[in-house]
Amino acid sequence: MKSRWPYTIIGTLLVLALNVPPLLSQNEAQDNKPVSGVRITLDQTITNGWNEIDAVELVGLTTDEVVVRQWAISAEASSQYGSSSNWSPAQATGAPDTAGCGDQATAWASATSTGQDTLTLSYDTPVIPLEVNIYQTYHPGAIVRVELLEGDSATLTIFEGVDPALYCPGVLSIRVRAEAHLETLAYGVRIKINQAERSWTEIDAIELVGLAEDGALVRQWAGIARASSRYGSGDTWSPARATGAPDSLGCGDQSTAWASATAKGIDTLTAFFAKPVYPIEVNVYQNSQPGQIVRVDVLLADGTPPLVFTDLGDLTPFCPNVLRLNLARREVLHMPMFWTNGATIAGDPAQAILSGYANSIAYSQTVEGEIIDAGVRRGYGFDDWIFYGAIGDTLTITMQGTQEGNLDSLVFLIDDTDKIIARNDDAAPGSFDATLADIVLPSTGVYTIRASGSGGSVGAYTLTLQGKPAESD
Ligand SMILES: [Ca+2]
Ligand SMILES: [Ca+2]
Repeated sequence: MKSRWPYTIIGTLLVLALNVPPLLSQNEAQDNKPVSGVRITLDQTITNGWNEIDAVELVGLTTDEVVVRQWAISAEASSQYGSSSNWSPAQATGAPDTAGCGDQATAWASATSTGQDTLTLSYDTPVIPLEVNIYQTYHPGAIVRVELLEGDSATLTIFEGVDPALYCPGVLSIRVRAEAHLETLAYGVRIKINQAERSWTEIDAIELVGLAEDGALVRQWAGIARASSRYGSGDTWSPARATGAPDSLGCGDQSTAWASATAKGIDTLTAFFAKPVYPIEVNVYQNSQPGQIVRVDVLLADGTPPLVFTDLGDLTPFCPNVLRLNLARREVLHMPMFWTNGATIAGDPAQAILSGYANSIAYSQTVEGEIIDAGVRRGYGFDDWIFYGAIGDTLTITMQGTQEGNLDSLVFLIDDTDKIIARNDDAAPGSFDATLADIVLPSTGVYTIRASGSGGSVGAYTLTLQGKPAESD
């Protein structure tokens, strides 16, 4: 089974239950071809202010053959109904073979209709995980946890909470964030169900989708750029200022970003990339008056008509801002992230530089926020708070919901290459707070604390960062 896209949206039932970002409007151009450029159209009549663009990033795959979509080859379960091959764990291997919805022996069922049970699947090809799709054919909606298996005993929880697949048949489709990649490849999936509130949940098949090749995913900054106009002359505010990694700090007019000749009217910036890729994502870094991008043309390497995206959503986002077009999923996001992917920081990389950034946090500081969106993937609506840390600093991070019974805090510490270096869901059994205690920073740089809600929960929170420099020991 080959998909045109590395991600396939399966299961509208799940989508209905989620808080889904706006879908992109797209033209009829062919969309399974390598991409080599991006043209961004600004309508600066919206605010009559310069929408400066600092950098443009293209994320994609070197080939459309590297995505592996596979069904389980073997399965074990904590129990099974009966003792024959009917309803056995093996019925959850292979492609879906249960027609329609109902109690059928071609799907796995547990021994009792009310138990908590576990189903563990193995796959032929270990992959860098992108997505897991679980096909439920009888009383769906009882999945409470899904983990990926790596190595001998390591696991990564990719879903926890309330299964939204309440209508039968139901497909629970879980996408794995790029930064949640495992240290090694995933070879298995473990599913826990709790049938206390319904009858038998039967599972027909489980698909594991991922990348077969490390390095197949390419992230690149624009190499060259041109624009319909530019502010001033010389080296400042030129189109070339939108090439390379982001180098404009915080929000405001900066000559390290491209600006058009006037702050009014329609302008375009076209960015070109060194390596054509099958696109997954385009990120546009905006450091001044973002929200005026009204159209993005994704330029195909073979010169055929571009993919044109309009209806880009929220026109008054925060600043600085990353406009993310998720081409694989046809979604648009306005992200409160600025320094990502190891982008270098000019000048003195001290906390003072970050203090002008609205979403920064300092040592000994408590900030308040609210998770208001269940997010691009269930359980991972989030706020990002950045800080500058030095190697050897010891941190304790505490996240607490401030509204009774809403947010189940989930906190991540992410380094400057988007790698999660620590995570915590519940500080203690029965607690909805999250704590990362005594974390020693492995390197010096800009870190991100990602405050999130487990299981798609939302609500207000406080986040406290305590940091002790290494030299104070
Ligand atoms: Ca720049
Ligand atoms: Ca089956």
